[in-house]
Amino acid sequence: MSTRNFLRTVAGLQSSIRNVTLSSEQYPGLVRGRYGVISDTDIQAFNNILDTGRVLTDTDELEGYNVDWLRTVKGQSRCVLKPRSTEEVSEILSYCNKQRLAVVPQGGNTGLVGGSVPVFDEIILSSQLMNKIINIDEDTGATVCQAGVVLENLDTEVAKHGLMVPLDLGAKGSCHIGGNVSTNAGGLRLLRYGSLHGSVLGVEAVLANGEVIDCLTTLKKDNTGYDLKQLFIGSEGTLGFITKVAISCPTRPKSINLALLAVPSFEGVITVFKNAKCSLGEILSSCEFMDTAAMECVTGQLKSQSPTILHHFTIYVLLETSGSNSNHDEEKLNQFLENMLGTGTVTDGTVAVVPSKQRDIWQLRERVAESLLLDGYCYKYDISLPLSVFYNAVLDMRKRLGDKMIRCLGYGHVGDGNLHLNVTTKEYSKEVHDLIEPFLYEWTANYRGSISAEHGLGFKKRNYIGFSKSQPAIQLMKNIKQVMDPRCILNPYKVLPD
Ligand code: FAD
Ligand code: 2HG
Ligand code: ZN
Repeated sequence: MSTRNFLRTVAGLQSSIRNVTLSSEQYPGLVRGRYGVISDTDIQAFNNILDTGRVLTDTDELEGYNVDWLRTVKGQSRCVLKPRSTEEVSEILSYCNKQRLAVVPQGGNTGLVGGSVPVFDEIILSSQLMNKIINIDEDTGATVCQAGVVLENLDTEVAKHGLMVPLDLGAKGSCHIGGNVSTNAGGLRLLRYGSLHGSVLGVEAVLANGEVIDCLTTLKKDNTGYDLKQLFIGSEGTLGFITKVAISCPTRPKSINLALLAVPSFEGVITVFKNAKCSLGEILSSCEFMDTAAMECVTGQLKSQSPTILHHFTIYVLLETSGSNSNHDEEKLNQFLENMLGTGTVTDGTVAVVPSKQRDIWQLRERVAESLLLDGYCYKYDISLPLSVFYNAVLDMRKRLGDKMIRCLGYGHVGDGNLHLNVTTKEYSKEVHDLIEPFLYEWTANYRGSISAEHGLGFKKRNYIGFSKSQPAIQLMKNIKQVMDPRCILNPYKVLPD
Protein backbone atom coordinates (compact mmCIF):
# COMPACT_ATOMS: atom_id res chain seq x y z
CA MET A 1 0.00 0.00 0.00
CA SER A 2 1.33 3.43 -0.77
CA THR A 3 1.70 5.84 2.13
CA ARG A 4 -1.06 7.93 0.58
CA ASN A 5 -3.54 5.07 0.54
CA PHE A 6 -2.58 4.04 4.03
CA LEU A 7 -3.11 7.53 5.38
CA ARG A 8 -6.45 7.78 3.61
CA THR A 9 -7.61 4.59 5.28
CA VAL A 10 -6.28 5.63 8.65
CA ALA A 11 -7.94 9.04 8.35
CA GLY A 12 -11.23 7.32 7.58
CA LEU A 13 -10.85 5.18 10.65
CA GLN A 14 -9.60 7.81 13.07
CA SER A 15 -13.04 8.30 14.53
CA SER A 16 -13.30 4.60 15.23
CA ILE A 17 -10.15 4.57 17.41
CA ARG A 18 -12.10 5.96 20.32
CA ASN A 19 -14.72 3.23 19.96
CA VAL A 20 -12.27 0.35 20.28
CA THR A 21 -12.77 -1.43 23.60
CA LEU A 22 -9.70 -1.65 25.82
CA SER A 23 -8.05 -5.08 25.65
CA SER A 24 -8.15 -5.25 29.45
CA GLU A 25 -11.96 -5.01 29.24
CA GLN A 26 -12.30 -7.31 26.22
CA TYR A 27 -10.31 -10.02 28.00
CA PRO A 28 -11.42 -9.71 31.63
CA GLY A 29 -9.69 -12.96 32.62
CA LEU A 30 -6.31 -11.53 31.70
CA VAL A 31 -4.34 -10.28 34.69
CA ARG A 32 -1.81 -7.46 34.51
CA GLY A 33 1.66 -8.76 35.37
CA ARG A 34 3.34 -7.48 38.53
CA TYR A 35 5.10 -4.65 36.74
CA GLY A 36 5.88 -1.22 38.04
CA VAL A 37 3.46 1.59 37.28
CA ILE A 38 5.11 4.46 35.49
CA SER A 39 5.71 7.46 37.76
CA ASP A 40 6.85 11.05 37.33
CA THR A 41 10.31 9.94 38.40
CA ASP A 42 10.37 7.45 35.52
CA ILE A 43 9.24 10.10 33.03
CA GLN A 44 12.03 12.34 34.33
CA ALA A 45 14.53 9.51 33.87
CA PHE A 46 13.39 9.08 30.25
CA ASN A 47 13.62 12.82 29.68
CA ASN A 48 17.22 12.63 30.85
CA ILE A 49 17.97 9.97 28.23
CA LEU A 50 15.99 11.50 25.34
CA ASP A 51 15.80 15.19 24.51
CA THR A 52 12.62 17.22 24.12
CA GLY A 53 9.80 15.89 22.04
CA ARG A 54 10.91 12.28 22.22
CA VAL A 55 9.04 11.32 25.38
CA LEU A 56 5.32 11.50 24.57
CA THR A 57 2.83 11.54 27.42
CA ASP A 58 -0.08 13.49 26.00
CA THR A 59 -3.18 11.25 25.93
CA ASP A 60 -4.40 12.45 22.52
CA GLU A 61 -0.96 12.04 21.00
CA LEU A 62 -0.72 8.52 22.40
CA GLU A 63 -4.03 7.35 20.97
CA GLY A 64 -2.74 6.09 17.59
CA TYR A 65 0.13 4.21 19.27
CA ASN A 66 -2.25 2.41 21.64
CA VAL A 67 -4.52 0.91 18.96
CA ASP A 68 -3.64 -1.66 16.30
CA TRP A 69 -4.12 -1.29 12.54
CA LEU A 70 -7.21 -3.50 12.59
CA ARG A 71 -8.80 -1.42 15.37
CA THR A 72 -9.40 -4.55 17.43
CA VAL A 73 -7.06 -4.24 20.41
CA LYS A 74 -6.26 -1.22 22.51
CA GLY A 75 -3.89 -0.55 25.36
CA GLN A 76 -3.59 2.39 27.70
CA SER A 77 0.09 3.21 27.70
CA ARG A 78 0.94 6.53 29.25
CA CYS A 79 4.27 6.91 27.51
CA VAL A 80 5.84 6.55 24.05
CA LEU A 81 9.64 6.73 23.80
CA LYS A 82 11.42 7.59 20.56
CA PRO A 83 15.13 6.80 20.71
CA ARG A 84 17.43 7.64 17.79
CA SER A 85 20.35 5.36 18.62
CA THR A 86 21.23 1.91 19.92
CA GLU A 87 22.82 3.53 22.98
CA GLU A 88 19.54 5.27 23.85
CA VAL A 89 17.59 2.01 23.46
CA SER A 90 20.13 0.33 25.71
CA GLU A 91 19.81 2.99 28.42
CA ILE A 92 16.01 2.87 28.27
CA LEU A 93 15.79 -0.90 28.53
CA SER A 94 18.40 -1.09 31.26
CA TYR A 95 16.32 1.42 33.27
CA CYS A 96 13.00 -0.36 32.59
CA ASN A 97 14.50 -3.70 33.55
CA LYS A 98 15.71 -2.36 36.89
CA GLN A 99 12.34 -0.75 37.62
CA ARG A 100 10.48 -3.73 36.16
CA LEU A 101 8.53 -1.59 33.73
CA ALA A 102 6.98 -3.55 30.85
CA VAL A 103 7.80 -2.43 27.30
CA VAL A 104 6.22 -3.04 23.90
CA PRO A 105 8.47 -2.51 20.87
CA GLN A 106 6.65 -0.77 18.02
CA GLY A 107 7.63 -0.20 14.40
CA GLY A 108 5.09 0.96 11.83
CA ASN A 109 2.20 -0.54 13.85
CA THR A 110 0.87 -2.45 10.85
CA GLY A 111 0.97 -5.84 12.59
CA LEU A 112 -2.20 -7.90 12.30
CA VAL A 113 -2.12 -9.97 15.50
CA GLY A 114 -2.14 -7.30 18.19
CA GLY A 115 1.58 -7.66 18.92
CA SER A 116 2.62 -4.05 18.44
CA VAL A 117 0.37 -2.32 20.97
CA PRO A 118 0.23 -2.54 24.75
CA VAL A 119 -2.29 -4.84 26.40
CA PHE A 120 -2.33 -2.85 29.64
CA ASP A 121 -0.04 0.14 30.25
CA GLU A 122 3.26 -1.08 28.79
CA ILE A 123 5.65 1.65 27.67
CA ILE A 124 5.78 1.93 23.88
CA LEU A 125 9.33 1.90 22.53
CA SER A 126 9.07 3.18 18.98
CA SER A 127 11.63 2.83 16.17
CA GLN A 128 10.16 5.81 14.29
CA LEU A 129 13.27 8.00 14.61
CA MET A 130 15.79 5.21 14.01
CA ASN A 131 15.57 5.74 10.29
CA LYS A 132 19.13 5.98 8.99
CA ILE A 133 20.46 3.90 6.13
CA ILE A 134 24.05 3.15 7.13
CA ASN A 135 25.59 1.48 4.09
CA ILE A 136 24.63 0.03 0.72
CA ASP A 137 27.28 -2.20 -0.82
CA GLU A 138 26.63 -2.13 -4.55
CA ASP A 139 28.98 -5.04 -5.22
CA THR A 140 27.43 -7.54 -2.84
CA GLY A 141 23.98 -6.01 -2.23
CA ALA A 142 24.57 -6.11 1.55
CA THR A 143 22.62 -3.19 3.02
CA VAL A 144 22.82 -2.02 6.61
CA CYS A 145 20.29 0.29 8.22
CA GLN A 146 18.60 1.20 11.45
CA ALA A 147 15.43 -0.68 12.39
CA GLY A 148 13.03 2.20 11.83
CA VAL A 149 13.59 2.67 8.11
CA VAL A 150 10.25 2.40 6.32
CA LEU A 151 10.36 -0.56 3.92
CA GLU A 152 9.32 1.49 0.88
CA ASN A 153 11.99 4.13 1.62
CA LEU A 154 14.64 1.44 1.90
CA ASP A 155 13.60 0.01 -1.43
CA THR A 156 13.68 3.43 -3.08
CA GLU A 157 17.21 4.02 -1.79
CA VAL A 158 18.65 0.65 -2.79
CA ALA A 159 16.99 1.06 -6.23
CA LYS A 160 19.42 3.96 -6.84
CA HIS A 161 22.18 1.34 -6.65
CA GLY A 162 20.45 -1.13 -8.97
CA LEU A 163 19.23 -3.26 -6.06
CA MET A 164 15.89 -4.19 -4.50
CA VAL A 165 14.76 -5.19 -1.02
CA PRO A 166 13.83 -8.88 -1.26
CA LEU A 167 10.62 -8.22 0.68
CA ASP A 168 7.50 -6.44 -0.53
CA LEU A 169 4.09 -6.18 1.11
CA GLY A 170 0.95 -4.08 1.05
CA ALA A 171 2.01 -2.17 4.17
CA LYS A 172 5.38 -1.12 2.69
CA GLY A 173 4.56 2.58 2.98
CA SER A 174 4.29 2.32 6.78
CA CYS A 175 6.01 -0.81 8.13
CA HIS A 176 9.61 -0.63 9.36
CA ILE A 177 12.36 -3.04 8.42
CA GLY A 178 12.85 -3.81 12.13
CA GLY A 179 9.15 -4.69 12.39
CA ASN A 180 9.47 -6.83 9.28
CA VAL A 181 12.40 -8.75 10.73
CA SER A 182 10.70 -9.09 14.13
CA THR A 183 7.63 -10.64 12.47
CA ASN A 184 9.61 -12.53 9.81
CA ALA A 185 7.25 -10.97 7.27
CA GLY A 186 6.66 -13.03 4.14
CA GLY A 187 5.01 -10.85 1.54
CA LEU A 188 4.53 -11.02 -2.19
CA ARG A 189 7.86 -12.44 -3.42
CA LEU A 190 8.90 -15.01 -0.84
CA LEU A 191 8.46 -17.60 -3.60
CA ARG A 192 11.44 -16.09 -5.42
CA TYR A 193 13.66 -14.55 -2.74
CA GLY A 194 12.97 -16.81 0.23
CA SER A 195 12.21 -15.81 3.82
CA LEU A 196 14.02 -13.24 5.95
CA HIS A 197 15.64 -16.14 7.79
CA GLY A 198 17.71 -16.45 4.61
CA SER A 199 18.10 -12.87 3.40
CA VAL A 200 18.85 -11.16 6.72
CA LEU A 201 22.63 -11.29 7.07
CA GLY A 202 22.93 -9.72 10.48
CA VAL A 203 21.05 -8.09 13.31
CA GLU A 204 21.97 -5.79 16.17
CA ALA A 205 19.57 -6.07 19.09
CA VAL A 206 19.31 -4.83 22.65
CA LEU A 207 18.32 -7.35 25.30
CA ALA A 208 15.85 -6.59 28.08
CA ASN A 209 18.70 -5.72 30.48
CA GLY A 210 20.16 -3.19 28.03
CA GLU A 211 22.99 -5.38 26.77
CA VAL A 212 23.75 -4.85 23.07
CA ILE A 213 24.08 -8.04 21.02
CA ASP A 214 26.08 -7.21 17.93
CA CYS A 215 25.45 -9.88 15.29
CA LEU A 216 25.48 -7.28 12.53
CA THR A 217 27.64 -9.16 10.09
CA THR A 218 27.26 -8.57 6.35
CA LEU A 219 28.86 -11.90 5.51
CA LYS A 220 26.99 -14.49 3.48
CA LYS A 221 28.72 -17.28 5.34
CA ASP A 222 29.49 -17.39 9.05
CA ASN A 223 29.34 -20.64 10.98
CA THR A 224 30.90 -19.49 14.22
CA GLY A 225 28.63 -20.92 16.87
CA TYR A 226 24.86 -20.66 17.15
CA ASP A 227 23.21 -18.32 14.65
CA LEU A 228 21.77 -15.96 17.28
CA LYS A 229 20.25 -13.49 14.81
CA GLN A 230 17.69 -16.16 13.89
CA LEU A 231 16.26 -15.87 17.42
CA PHE A 232 15.35 -12.25 16.83
CA ILE A 233 13.82 -12.94 13.40
CA GLY A 234 10.14 -13.67 14.00
CA SER A 235 10.21 -13.42 17.81
CA GLU A 236 7.91 -10.38 17.68
CA GLY A 237 9.79 -8.22 20.15
CA THR A 238 9.73 -10.74 22.98
CA LEU A 239 13.48 -11.48 23.07
CA GLY A 240 15.08 -8.13 22.28
CA PHE A 241 14.64 -4.80 20.55
CA ILE A 242 16.17 -4.89 17.07
CA THR A 243 18.18 -1.72 16.46
CA LYS A 244 19.97 -2.47 13.16
CA VAL A 245 19.52 -4.88 10.29
CA ALA A 246 21.89 -6.07 7.56
CA ILE A 247 20.00 -7.50 4.61
CA SER A 248 21.11 -9.01 1.33
CA CYS A 249 19.50 -7.07 -1.52
CA PRO A 250 19.38 -8.80 -4.90
CA THR A 251 19.88 -7.04 -8.24
CA ARG A 252 16.80 -5.13 -9.32
CA PRO A 253 15.35 -6.95 -12.32
CA LYS A 254 15.39 -5.09 -15.64
CA SER A 255 12.31 -6.73 -17.03
CA ILE A 256 9.08 -7.30 -15.11
CA ASN A 257 5.84 -8.71 -16.48
CA LEU A 258 2.60 -9.25 -14.64
CA ALA A 259 -0.31 -11.42 -15.70
CA LEU A 260 -3.77 -11.43 -14.15
CA LEU A 261 -5.53 -14.66 -15.02
CA ALA A 262 -9.08 -15.88 -14.57
CA VAL A 263 -9.18 -19.53 -13.54
CA PRO A 264 -12.54 -21.30 -13.15
CA SER A 265 -11.61 -23.57 -10.23
CA PHE A 266 -9.05 -23.91 -7.47
CA GLU A 267 -7.77 -27.14 -9.04
CA GLY A 268 -6.98 -24.95 -12.06
CA VAL A 269 -4.97 -22.61 -9.83
CA ILE A 270 -2.78 -25.54 -8.77
CA THR A 271 -2.29 -26.51 -12.41
CA VAL A 272 -1.32 -22.93 -13.29
CA PHE A 273 1.20 -22.81 -10.44
CA LYS A 274 2.72 -26.17 -11.26
CA ASN A 275 3.08 -25.28 -14.93
CA ALA A 276 4.39 -21.81 -14.16
CA LYS A 277 7.20 -23.31 -12.06
CA CYS A 278 8.02 -25.61 -14.92
CA SER A 279 7.72 -23.21 -17.87
CA LEU A 280 8.75 -19.91 -16.29
CA GLY A 281 11.22 -21.44 -13.82
CA GLU A 282 13.99 -18.97 -13.16
CA ILE A 283 11.94 -15.83 -13.98
CA LEU A 284 8.85 -16.57 -11.86
CA SER A 285 8.84 -14.03 -9.01
CA SER A 286 5.32 -14.17 -7.57
CA CYS A 287 2.24 -16.36 -7.62
CA GLU A 288 -0.67 -14.83 -5.72
CA PHE A 289 -4.39 -15.50 -5.81
CA MET A 290 -7.66 -13.89 -4.81
CA ASP A 291 -11.14 -15.32 -5.07
CA THR A 292 -14.21 -13.55 -6.48
CA ALA A 293 -15.30 -12.41 -3.03
CA ALA A 294 -11.90 -10.76 -2.45
CA MET A 295 -12.02 -9.07 -5.85
CA GLU A 296 -15.57 -7.87 -5.19
CA CYS A 297 -14.56 -6.48 -1.80
CA VAL A 298 -11.58 -4.50 -3.07
CA THR A 299 -13.30 -3.16 -6.17
CA GLY A 300 -16.61 -2.49 -4.39
CA GLN A 301 -15.36 -1.00 -1.12
CA LEU A 302 -12.49 1.04 -2.53
CA LYS A 303 -14.28 1.93 -5.76
CA SER A 304 -11.21 0.65 -7.60
CA GLN A 305 -11.48 -0.04 -11.25
CA SER A 306 -12.36 -3.66 -11.93
CA PRO A 307 -10.03 -5.51 -14.23
CA THR A 308 -11.42 -6.13 -17.70
CA ILE A 309 -11.50 -9.82 -16.94
CA LEU A 310 -13.93 -9.68 -14.03
CA HIS A 311 -16.01 -12.87 -14.01
CA HIS A 312 -18.22 -14.48 -11.46
CA PHE A 313 -17.14 -17.70 -9.77
CA THR A 314 -13.58 -17.22 -10.86
CA ILE A 315 -10.32 -17.34 -9.02
CA TYR A 316 -7.79 -14.72 -10.01
CA VAL A 317 -4.12 -15.56 -10.20
CA LEU A 318 -1.39 -12.94 -10.37
CA LEU A 319 1.78 -14.25 -11.94
CA GLU A 320 4.83 -12.04 -12.01
CA THR A 321 8.06 -12.65 -13.87
CA SER A 322 11.28 -10.78 -13.18
CA GLY A 323 14.32 -11.20 -15.34
CA SER A 324 17.00 -9.50 -17.37
CA ASN A 325 15.74 -9.78 -20.92
CA SER A 326 12.31 -8.34 -21.66
CA ASN A 327 11.87 -9.97 -25.06
CA HIS A 328 12.80 -13.37 -23.73
CA ASP A 329 10.64 -13.01 -20.60
CA GLU A 330 7.59 -11.73 -22.47
CA GLU A 331 7.86 -14.47 -25.06
CA LYS A 332 8.07 -17.12 -22.36
CA LEU A 333 5.06 -15.70 -20.49
CA ASN A 334 2.96 -15.41 -23.65
CA GLN A 335 3.80 -18.97 -24.65
CA PHE A 336 2.83 -20.16 -21.19
CA LEU A 337 -0.49 -18.28 -21.32
CA GLU A 338 -1.31 -19.65 -24.76
CA ASN A 339 -0.85 -23.15 -23.40
CA MET A 340 -3.00 -22.46 -20.36
CA LEU A 341 -5.77 -20.88 -22.47
CA GLY A 342 -5.52 -23.73 -24.96
CA THR A 343 -6.17 -26.36 -22.33
CA GLY A 344 -8.98 -24.31 -20.77
CA THR A 345 -7.16 -24.09 -17.43
CA VAL A 346 -7.26 -20.32 -17.79
CA THR A 347 -10.35 -18.74 -19.35
CA ASP A 348 -9.18 -15.15 -19.66
CA GLY A 349 -6.15 -13.09 -18.89
CA THR A 350 -4.36 -9.81 -19.27
CA VAL A 351 -0.63 -9.11 -19.30
CA ALA A 352 0.74 -5.82 -18.00
CA VAL A 353 4.15 -4.75 -19.24
CA VAL A 354 3.92 -1.05 -18.43
CA PRO A 355 4.73 -0.21 -14.76
CA SER A 356 1.60 1.94 -14.24
CA LYS A 357 -0.68 -0.87 -15.37
CA GLN A 358 1.24 -3.33 -13.21
CA ARG A 359 0.77 -1.03 -10.23
CA ASP A 360 -3.00 -0.92 -10.85
CA ILE A 361 -3.19 -4.71 -10.82
CA TRP A 362 -0.97 -5.04 -7.75
CA GLN A 363 -3.16 -2.51 -5.94
CA LEU A 364 -6.15 -4.80 -6.35
CA ARG A 365 -4.25 -7.53 -4.55
CA GLU A 366 -2.45 -5.37 -2.00
CA ARG A 367 -5.49 -3.40 -0.88
CA VAL A 368 -7.80 -6.30 -0.03
CA ALA A 369 -6.82 -6.04 3.65
CA GLU A 370 -7.74 -2.36 3.71
CA SER A 371 -11.04 -2.89 1.89
CA LEU A 372 -12.13 -5.55 4.38
CA LEU A 373 -12.04 -3.05 7.24
CA LEU A 374 -14.75 -1.05 5.54
CA ASP A 375 -17.25 -3.89 6.03
CA GLY A 376 -17.11 -3.23 9.79
CA TYR A 377 -15.38 -5.99 11.73
CA CYS A 378 -12.81 -8.39 10.27
CA TYR A 379 -11.87 -11.83 11.63
CA LYS A 380 -8.43 -12.43 10.12
CA TYR A 381 -6.70 -15.78 9.66
CA ASP A 382 -3.36 -16.52 8.09
CA ILE A 383 -2.73 -20.21 7.62
CA SER A 384 -0.34 -22.54 5.80
CA LEU A 385 -1.92 -25.58 4.21
CA PRO A 386 -1.08 -28.27 1.68
CA LEU A 387 -2.34 -27.06 -1.72
CA SER A 388 -4.53 -30.15 -2.13
CA VAL A 389 -6.89 -28.90 0.63
CA PHE A 390 -6.01 -25.20 0.55
CA TYR A 391 -9.27 -23.64 -0.67
CA ASN A 392 -11.52 -26.14 1.15
CA ALA A 393 -10.90 -24.08 4.28
CA VAL A 394 -12.81 -21.17 2.69
CA LEU A 395 -15.60 -23.38 1.35
CA ASP A 396 -16.08 -25.15 4.69
CA MET A 397 -16.07 -21.87 6.58
CA ARG A 398 -18.70 -20.38 4.27
CA LYS A 399 -20.95 -23.37 4.88
CA ARG A 400 -20.42 -23.13 8.61
CA LEU A 401 -21.21 -19.42 8.88
CA GLY A 402 -24.10 -19.25 6.39
CA ASP A 403 -25.79 -15.87 6.52
CA LYS A 404 -24.23 -14.84 9.83
CA MET A 405 -21.48 -12.95 8.01
CA ILE A 406 -21.12 -10.34 5.28
CA ARG A 407 -18.45 -12.29 3.42
CA CYS A 408 -15.89 -15.02 3.82
CA LEU A 409 -13.04 -14.79 1.38
CA GLY A 410 -9.73 -16.35 0.51
CA TYR A 411 -6.65 -14.78 -1.01
CA GLY A 412 -2.94 -14.74 -0.51
CA HIS A 413 0.37 -16.28 -1.34
CA VAL A 414 -0.73 -19.47 -3.03
CA GLY A 415 2.82 -20.04 -4.31
CA ASP A 416 3.91 -20.34 -0.67
CA GLY A 417 0.91 -22.43 0.46
CA ASN A 418 -0.28 -19.44 2.54
CA LEU A 419 -4.00 -18.70 2.67
CA HIS A 420 -5.45 -15.47 4.05
CA LEU A 421 -8.94 -16.42 5.14
CA ASN A 422 -11.03 -13.45 6.22
CA VAL A 423 -14.58 -13.17 7.49
CA THR A 424 -16.41 -9.88 7.96
CA THR A 425 -19.48 -8.80 9.90
CA LYS A 426 -20.94 -5.36 10.47
CA GLU A 427 -19.96 -5.42 14.13
CA TYR A 428 -18.04 -7.84 16.31
CA SER A 429 -20.15 -10.94 16.95
CA LYS A 430 -19.15 -13.41 19.64
CA GLU A 431 -21.32 -16.03 17.97
CA VAL A 432 -19.38 -15.72 14.70
CA HIS A 433 -16.06 -15.63 16.54
CA ASP A 434 -16.91 -18.83 18.41
CA LEU A 435 -18.02 -20.53 15.21
CA ILE A 436 -14.63 -19.80 13.64
CA GLU A 437 -12.34 -20.49 16.60
CA PRO A 438 -11.08 -23.04 17.51
CA PHE A 439 -12.77 -24.82 14.56
CA LEU A 440 -10.40 -23.33 11.97
CA TYR A 441 -7.32 -24.05 14.08
CA GLU A 442 -8.40 -27.68 14.53
CA TRP A 443 -9.14 -27.89 10.79
CA THR A 444 -5.66 -26.55 10.01
CA ALA A 445 -3.89 -28.78 12.53
CA ASN A 446 -5.67 -31.77 11.04
CA TYR A 447 -3.69 -31.22 7.84
CA ARG A 448 -0.49 -30.39 9.74
CA GLY A 449 -0.82 -26.80 8.59
CA SER A 450 0.34 -23.72 10.51
CA ILE A 451 -2.13 -21.47 12.31
CA SER A 452 0.11 -18.50 11.52
CA ALA A 453 1.96 -18.58 8.24
CA GLU A 454 3.38 -15.05 8.32
CA HIS A 455 1.62 -12.59 10.64
CA GLY A 456 2.87 -14.22 13.85
CA LEU A 457 1.04 -14.99 17.08
CA GLY A 458 1.23 -11.63 18.83
CA PHE A 459 -1.45 -11.14 21.45
CA LYS A 460 -4.43 -12.62 19.67
CA LYS A 461 -3.12 -16.02 18.67
CA ARG A 462 -0.64 -16.85 21.41
CA ASN A 463 -2.91 -19.31 23.18
CA TYR A 464 -3.35 -21.35 19.99
CA ILE A 465 0.37 -22.06 19.49
CA GLY A 466 -0.26 -25.66 20.60
CA PHE A 467 -2.10 -26.34 17.34
CA SER A 468 1.17 -25.88 15.45
CA LYS A 469 3.94 -26.64 17.95
CA SER A 470 4.52 -29.53 20.37
CA GLN A 471 4.59 -29.02 24.16
CA PRO A 472 8.37 -29.72 24.42
CA ALA A 473 8.97 -27.13 21.67
CA ILE A 474 6.84 -24.57 23.51
CA GLN A 475 8.68 -25.32 26.76
CA LEU A 476 12.02 -24.75 25.05
CA MET A 477 10.73 -21.39 23.77
CA LYS A 478 9.75 -20.47 27.34
CA ASN A 479 13.23 -21.45 28.54
CA ILE A 480 14.85 -19.24 25.89
CA LYS A 481 12.60 -16.35 26.94
CA GLN A 482 13.61 -16.89 30.56
CA VAL A 483 17.31 -16.70 29.68
CA MET A 484 17.02 -13.63 27.49
CA ASP A 485 14.41 -11.68 29.44
CA PRO A 486 14.27 -13.11 33.00
CA ARG A 487 12.09 -10.28 34.35
CA CYS A 488 9.75 -10.71 31.38
CA ILE A 489 9.56 -6.99 30.58
CA LEU A 490 9.68 -7.31 26.78
CA ASN A 491 6.29 -7.55 25.10
CA PRO A 492 4.47 -9.47 27.82
CA TYR A 493 1.21 -11.29 26.96
CA LYS A 494 2.55 -11.93 23.43
CA VAL A 495 3.67 -15.02 21.45
CA LEU A 496 3.92 -17.50 24.35
CA PRO A 497 0.71 -18.92 25.84
CA ASP A 498 -0.59 -17.63 29.17
P1 FAD B 1 4.68 -3.51 14.14
O1 FAD B 1 3.34 -3.73 13.66
O2 FAD B 1 4.98 -2.16 14.71
O3 FAD B 1 5.18 -4.62 15.09
C1 FAD B 1 5.00 -5.97 14.77
C2 FAD B 1 5.66 -6.84 15.87
O4 FAD B 1 7.06 -6.68 15.85
C3 FAD B 1 5.22 -6.49 17.27
O5 FAD B 1 5.19 -7.65 18.05
C4 FAD B 1 6.30 -5.55 17.76
O6 FAD B 1 6.44 -5.57 19.17
C5 FAD B 1 7.54 -6.12 17.08
N1 FAD B 1 8.55 -5.11 16.73
C6 FAD B 1 8.40 -4.04 15.92
N2 FAD B 1 9.59 -3.39 15.79
C7 FAD B 1 10.48 -4.07 16.54
C8 FAD B 1 11.87 -3.90 16.81
N3 FAD B 1 12.60 -2.92 16.29
N4 FAD B 1 12.47 -4.81 17.62
C9 FAD B 1 11.76 -5.83 18.17
N5 FAD B 1 10.45 -6.03 17.95
C10 FAD B 1 9.82 -5.17 17.14
N6 FAD B 1 2.71 -9.35 6.80
C11 FAD B 1 3.33 -10.29 6.05
O7 FAD B 1 4.07 -11.12 6.59
N7 FAD B 1 3.11 -10.37 4.70
C12 FAD B 1 2.31 -9.52 4.05
O8 FAD B 1 2.12 -9.62 2.85
C13 FAD B 1 1.67 -8.50 4.81
N8 FAD B 1 0.88 -7.59 4.20
C14 FAD B 1 0.26 -6.64 4.94
C15 FAD B 1 -0.57 -5.73 4.31
C16 FAD B 1 -1.23 -4.77 5.03
C17 FAD B 1 -2.12 -3.79 4.33
C18 FAD B 1 -1.06 -4.70 6.44
C19 FAD B 1 -1.74 -3.66 7.25
C20 FAD B 1 -0.23 -5.60 7.08
C21 FAD B 1 0.43 -6.58 6.34
N9 FAD B 1 1.28 -7.50 6.96
C22 FAD B 1 1.90 -8.46 6.21
C23 FAD B 1 1.48 -7.46 8.41
C24 FAD B 1 2.56 -6.42 8.86
O9 FAD B 1 2.68 -5.40 7.96
C25 FAD B 1 3.89 -7.07 9.01
O10 FAD B 1 3.83 -7.95 10.08
C26 FAD B 1 5.06 -6.11 9.23
O11 FAD B 1 6.26 -6.83 9.15
C27 FAD B 1 4.99 -5.37 10.55
O12 FAD B 1 5.93 -4.32 10.55
P2 FAD B 1 5.74 -3.04 11.47
O13 FAD B 1 6.96 -2.20 11.37
O14 FAD B 1 4.47 -2.38 11.19
O15 FAD B 1 5.72 -3.71 12.90
C1 2HG C 1 -1.44 -9.70 2.57
O1 2HG C 1 -0.84 -10.65 2.08
C2 2HG C 1 -1.33 -9.49 4.05
O2 2HG C 1 -2.07 -8.88 1.90
C3 2HG C 1 -2.66 -9.26 4.74
O3 2HG C 1 -0.62 -10.51 4.66
C4 2HG C 1 -3.51 -10.49 4.73
O4 2HG C 1 -5.48 -9.26 5.17
C5 2HG C 1 -4.93 -10.33 5.25
O5 2HG C 1 -5.50 -11.31 5.71
ZN1 ZN D 1 0.17 -11.97 3.32
